[in-house]
Parts: sequence; C-alpha cells; structure tokens
Amino acid sequence: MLRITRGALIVLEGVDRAGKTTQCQKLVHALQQSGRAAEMMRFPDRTTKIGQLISSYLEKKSNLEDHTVHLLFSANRWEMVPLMKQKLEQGINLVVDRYAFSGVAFTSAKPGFSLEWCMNPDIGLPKPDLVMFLQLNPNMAANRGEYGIERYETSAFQRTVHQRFEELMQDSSVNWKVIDAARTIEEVHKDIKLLSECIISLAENQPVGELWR
Ligand code: Z5A
Repeated sequence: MLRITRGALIVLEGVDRAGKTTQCQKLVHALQQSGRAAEMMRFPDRTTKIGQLISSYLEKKSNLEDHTVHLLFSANRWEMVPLMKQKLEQGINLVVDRYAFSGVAFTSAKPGFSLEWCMNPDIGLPKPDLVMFLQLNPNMAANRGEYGIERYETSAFQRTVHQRFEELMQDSSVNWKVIDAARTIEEVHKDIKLLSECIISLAENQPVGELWR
C-alpha cells in the first residue's frame, strides 16, 4: 500500500530585503520541478480579517497598541494552523516567508518587551523542521533600494531587530541555518535548495514538533 509521508515545514527569516520572498518563490518552484509537492505561505497573511487589521497597521492607516498588535500577528499564525497541519499531512512541503521568529524579533525590538513575553503566544505552533536565516549587512540591504513607507522600515529599528534575531538563534531547540544572502540570487538559492532537500527526507519519518515546547 502506498504510504503518504508528511511534508516538511521550512521557514525563511531574515532582515528586510534579504531576499526572503524571492528565495521562497524560487524554492517552491524548484521543489515542484523536481516532482515534490510544495506550496508557499507568508506571514502576515494579509488576506484574513486579522491580516487586514495588521496590514492597515503596517501601512500606518491605523494605530494599534503594541501588545495588541503582537497578539494579532500571533493569532494570524494560529488561524492558519489547521490548514498548515492538513497540508503537511497530505505530503505538501510548506515554504513559509517569515514566522514566529519575526513576530518575536520585531516586537521585542520595541522598548519594554522581553523576548520571553513575546515568545509566549506562539509556544506550541507547528515547529519548523528548518529555519534559514538570510544574513545581510545593513549596507548591502540599503543597496537593494530605499526603505519603504511601512511601519518598522527604518535602519535604526532594523538594527535592533537584527540583534533580537541573533538572540533567538542561540536557541538550539530550533534547527537554524544561517545563509549568506549577500551573494547572487542563484548562489543563495543553491544552498537553500540543498538544505531543504535534506530536511524533506529527514522530516518524512518524524511527527511535526511543537515550537518552543
Ligand atoms: N512582522 C511583525 O512585526 N511581526 C510578525 O509576526 C511578522 C512580521 C510575521 C511584514 O512585511 C512586516 O511585518 C515586516 C515584519 C513585520 N516589517 N518590516 N520591516 P512583509 O512580509 O510584508 O514584507 P517584508 O518581509 O518586509 O519584505 P522584505 O523583508 O522587505 O523583503 P524580502 O522578502 O526579504 O526581499 P525580496 O522582496 O525577496 O527582495 C527585495 C529586493 O532585493 C528585490 O528587489 C529583489 O529583487 C532584490 N534581491 C533579492 N535577492 C537579491 C540578491 N541576492 N541580490 C541582489 N538583489 C536581490
């Protein structure tokens, strides 16, 4: 009898303009080309009601209290969990553009927020089998265009966010891999594809874990 093995949960994180979206799209395409089922997801998912509140906040069309918006970002992930689990069980590899790590890094970069408080609402989310952090220094990022007009898009804030990511990467319960994102799109893709193919084989025979638990 044909046994369906589960898909892997693969997350790309990184500083602004590190190339997360570009690489997620390329990875999904490459996996599909090699005959594997693969789909992309992104957070925030701006299509849901919660996502629309977040989008309006990011576009500075509305203001939300800092704790409140943090919890909305987390709720936006939790509302996708049934769908994510269903897809993983169906053998679909999920490639995710930002996840709980962005949630923690961005809120804890604000004054008065500890890493621990920020992690709490995301404890128990499906645990990624692999988190690739696209590393890019701020000068290189600046060469990829000006910061946009959305909230958080200033170099001082992004530097603090980067420090918070560094702290999160100390946690060995998460399978972090740091990728040098300063190279060409193709060079970066090659590394990401190789690491993803390895983890897809490994994840097949393991249950999906729970993040930070
Ligand atoms: N946020 C939060 O606060 N809490 C949360 O829980 C979550 C998110 C999940 C969402 O932004 C904002 O919400 C984000 C974090 C916060 N705030 N900020 N800042 P978003 O997800 O809608 O958009 P983004 O993540 O900010 O996109 P990005 O970081 O700016 O871009 P990227 O995805 O890393 O890069 P890209 O779009 O693939 O590429 C950027 C440009 O660089 C583009 O012109 C590419 O063609 C070019 N590029 C890409 N790779 C290369 C290489 N290798 N060489 C040269 N040029 C390249």
